[in-house]
Amino acid sequence: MTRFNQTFLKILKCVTVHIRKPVCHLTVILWLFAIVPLAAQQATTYPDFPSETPQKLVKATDGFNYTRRNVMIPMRDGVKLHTVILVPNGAKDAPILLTRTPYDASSLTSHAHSMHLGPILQGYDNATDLIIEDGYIRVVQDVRGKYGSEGDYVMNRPLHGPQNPTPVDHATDTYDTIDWLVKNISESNGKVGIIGISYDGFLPLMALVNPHPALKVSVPMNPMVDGWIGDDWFHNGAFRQQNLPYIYEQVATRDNTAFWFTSHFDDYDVYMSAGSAGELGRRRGMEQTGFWRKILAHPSYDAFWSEQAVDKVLAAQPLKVPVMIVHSYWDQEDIYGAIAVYKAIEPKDTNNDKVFLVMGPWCHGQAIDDGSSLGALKFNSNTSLYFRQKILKPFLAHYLKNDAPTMDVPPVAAYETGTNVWRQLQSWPSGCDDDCTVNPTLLYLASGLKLGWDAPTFGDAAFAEYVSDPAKPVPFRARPIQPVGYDNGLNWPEWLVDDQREASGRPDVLVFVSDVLTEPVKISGEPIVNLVASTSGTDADWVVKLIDVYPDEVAEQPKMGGYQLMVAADIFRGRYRENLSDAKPIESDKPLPYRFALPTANHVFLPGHRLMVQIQSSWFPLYDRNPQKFVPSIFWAKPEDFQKATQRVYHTPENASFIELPLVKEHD
Ligand code: PG9
Repeated sequence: MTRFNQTFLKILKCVTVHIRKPVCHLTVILWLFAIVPLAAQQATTYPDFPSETPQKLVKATDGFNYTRRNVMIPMRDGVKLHTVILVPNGAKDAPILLTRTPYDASSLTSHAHSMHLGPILQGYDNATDLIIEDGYIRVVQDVRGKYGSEGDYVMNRPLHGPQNPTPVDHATDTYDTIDWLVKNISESNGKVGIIGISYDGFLPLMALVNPHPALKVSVPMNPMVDGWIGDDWFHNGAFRQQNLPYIYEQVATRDNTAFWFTSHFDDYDVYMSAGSAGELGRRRGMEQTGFWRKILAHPSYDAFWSEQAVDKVLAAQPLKVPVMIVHSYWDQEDIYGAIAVYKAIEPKDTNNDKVFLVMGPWCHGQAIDDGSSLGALKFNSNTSLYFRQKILKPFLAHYLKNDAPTMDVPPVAAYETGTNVWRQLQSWPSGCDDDCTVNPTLLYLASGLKLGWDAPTFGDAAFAEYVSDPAKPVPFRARPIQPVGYDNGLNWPEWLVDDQREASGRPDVLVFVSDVLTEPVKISGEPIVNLVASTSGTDADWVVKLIDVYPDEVAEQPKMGGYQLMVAADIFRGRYRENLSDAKPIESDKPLPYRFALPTANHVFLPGHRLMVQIQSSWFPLYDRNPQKFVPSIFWAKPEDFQKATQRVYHTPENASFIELPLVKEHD
């Protein structure tokens, strides 16, 4: 200890313990005389040079057309949620549009360093144009556990109950938030709408459970609803492993500052080199994150998944708030959820005035972007702008504005692909407004790789076959395969409209084709796969793709000549053939039925086009490989478990394979 420190300690003791002792007074006086001048001397040796940075900057807001308020809103358990409130200048009796998000409320409302509301929201906001035009108060909130909010993050926090022992969930957080907003924003008219896409679209659905009375409307767009059946994490049991980076970045840290690291330029190589999804997760240290541990523990459709499926949750709730559900036909992330929720809540809408459905020719979230094209497809008009201006804007205004302007929004607005027109319908599925019906009609896979309306007859070849080799899985799109994401021009959003010609040329893909159509064939609804198939292994994946084959030459768009456009496609993991919650080995070499629904379509196959069905046993690396030998958990399949298998698809009268098409028939 230095002499200075010893003296300092003595002084401290004097002033705190022995303040009355004369010896203390002497020590303090000596110190003042000896040390303080020394310090002063030092100060003159190093002159003060004040920092040019203010202690606390007060932002000037002259000329801004809005006010930004950053508030921490208390929830019922004491946790405070960070909330950005943007109030347009002059707002009075203005409705509130709320979005709750795990994607950083601050950066989502700071797209430009601008004095104007439009530029700061543009690029994210679900409908910037109409928010600005109609003068909404915009509120964006970080969900608990993310970015500026307090509390714990749980990927898809289930409602309070068996899966969530806490008293809080997204329904209570929305309730508490709305309660605070209507009491504390003096410029508001006390009416709140909630809107969002994907994760932010799952939250407007959670808001419908015990909704706050001030919640007047909910707009879930491309919502995540059932993570196992057909949204982000699995499709019918096949794991969507290219979402590993998303899971890692989203749950590893509160503010997404831990980034996934890759090993190869081509994602095909990244996932091949690890072998299984479990092994890749292990190599990246993912088991530190709770959500990954839950995924590993629940590969089947057990209560963990089915109890948190939002369509099932909402089916058990009264319908109190008008809802507009927005679906994209080519949603590469959440293609299942919107329609599942519509099916769950539409029967409650006895007056057909509370549940609205909009379906557009879009990828995930494209309704807020440019909707003139998707990949190679061109729609001849900005379909997204039409949705925002003609459907969403009057809908929100009707329910949220004080004068409640009348609206002319149909219960179902369904874009029809192929013909490229909007249809206004009373319900879904429905062929047209006037005089037509949807009749399930069987499209048979037939001998000679044909596709047609006639059932197989005796004497035809019994099956078509291929060898599926997990060492060379079928790429889900042309290599090199980019990661899932939206940054730096990644082409992930377009993959569902990729040309399927490459796959059709592979020996491990079966291709059934119809004759050239002489009449239009229109489908509205979910095609249902009915496959009778066998495998020489003890487990197998079945990927079935319903495809519109364009004419060999297309004069107005030459690149579309012979294009193979997926209209509806999905994967089914064979081990769940009998029971989604209980994986079982498949009996080898035995023709067995597989039945599963493909995503919704509203499509016209035009004259000159052909129908095609492709069948394959891998869709890699988006979906993890099935080893084709039954193992308890595919997450932990070992290299030696992966084996080739001979797959047969049957087309005999007793073992017919077909797609049940929701065919629209016009009445005379
Ligand atoms: N599809 C993303 C997601 C939704 C819900 C859970 C996890 C991911 C999204 O775009 O938000």
